[in-house]
Amino acid sequence: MKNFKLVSAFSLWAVSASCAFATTVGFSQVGSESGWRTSFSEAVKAEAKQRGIDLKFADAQQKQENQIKAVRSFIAQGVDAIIIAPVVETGWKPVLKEAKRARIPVVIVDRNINVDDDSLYLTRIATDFTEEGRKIGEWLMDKTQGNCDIAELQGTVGATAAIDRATGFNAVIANYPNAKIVRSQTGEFTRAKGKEVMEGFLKAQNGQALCAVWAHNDEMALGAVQAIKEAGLKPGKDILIVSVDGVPDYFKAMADGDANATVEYSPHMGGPAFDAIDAFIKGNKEQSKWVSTTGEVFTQETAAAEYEKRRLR
Ligand code: GYE
Repeated sequence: MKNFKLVSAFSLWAVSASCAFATTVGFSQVGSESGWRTSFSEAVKAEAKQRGIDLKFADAQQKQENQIKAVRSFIAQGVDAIIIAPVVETGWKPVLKEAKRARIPVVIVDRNINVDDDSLYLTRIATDFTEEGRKIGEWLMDKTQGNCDIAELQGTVGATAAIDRATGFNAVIANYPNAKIVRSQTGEFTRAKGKEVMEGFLKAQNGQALCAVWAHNDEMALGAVQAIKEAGLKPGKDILIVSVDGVPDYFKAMADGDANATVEYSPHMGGPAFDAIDAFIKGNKEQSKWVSTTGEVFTQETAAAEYEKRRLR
């Protein structure tokens, strides 16, 4: 009897001790529109598991209203921290104020938010999207000596990744009088929509040549590759293909000669996001507002080797 009491007292202590240290984090993800996004979600889940974090994952299916609902439910559940990968930039202030009132730190990952009060979030982990657009624009201008009629597949309207990638790219081509965007439409970051929009572009061109497709992500670029092939043209040769992300499928397309260049954006942002939360819990309440990640341009030359590395990850 005595022994039994001792054991049960110990297990009670063990349970409460482990509860006291388990951090609960709510994560509102954009959706699963692209291979890049899926890798990102998987990476965050794996990182949480490894750190013993109880992760509450919510897929917003590309709708901000779903994100706002998810964040409110995280607040109601009393999570220790919230991570948001926002669909669009605007409309975040009210719900962020609610989180602040509940003293729950919010970490923004990937796309940005547009708020005038930066005390509403702890930090943001992301790359510089303008820089990505600039890098790929420079690669294309180099390749074509600045002579290029470009078709642009834009990302989701209102998303930082679409706005800033376009800004960076346009700033570069503005220096080349013979380079211009002749067609531009959103393909919503998905392969299916990228293909559909590209089909429309080719029809509208009515046989007039295009020099390049500039897609705001690999997934839409891959859709465009399909559309170009179906139209009897050779993507990667007749029409150059450039984009951003660096997903395995796109490396495969580059290795096959169907695509030309991409800027890699690492989806491994869970680690730095959890580090920021951990630091907050340990007392570091004021953190730098942007932890930036960077990525380089990849081309056909190294694509086969890079594909091998990535497909096994
Ligand atoms: O490029 C795309 C995704 O926000 C940077 O969203 C991200 C973009 C990424 O669906 O593949």
